[in-house]
Amino acid sequence: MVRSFLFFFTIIVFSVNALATDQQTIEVEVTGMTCPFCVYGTEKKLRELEGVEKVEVSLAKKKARIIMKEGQAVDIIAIKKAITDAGFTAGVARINGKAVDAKE
Ligand SMILES: [Cu+2]
Repeated sequence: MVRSFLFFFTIIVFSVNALATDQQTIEVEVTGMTCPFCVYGTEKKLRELEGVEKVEVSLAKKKARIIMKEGQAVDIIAIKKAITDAGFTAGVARINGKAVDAKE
């Protein structure tokens, strides 16, 4: 009884991990930000995008990190547009660490 419970528990833990790796993380270089208000404005614009779970913008690293909800595809053009709308310039974007070239 205990043994089968452990077995199912293990399966559940592994499936949750598998789903979690389904989430895509996008990192975009952002230039032009000079203070925490710039960071706030950029984060706000990015959070308004569909399918976005979490947004972290770093002034020091000049980068925006966007974590998508499980199974949500990344719309890199929409992300770059949000950064432009916030008043800044979007540079190189990486999805799960791989550089992507968005055609505009
Ligand atoms: Cu500012």
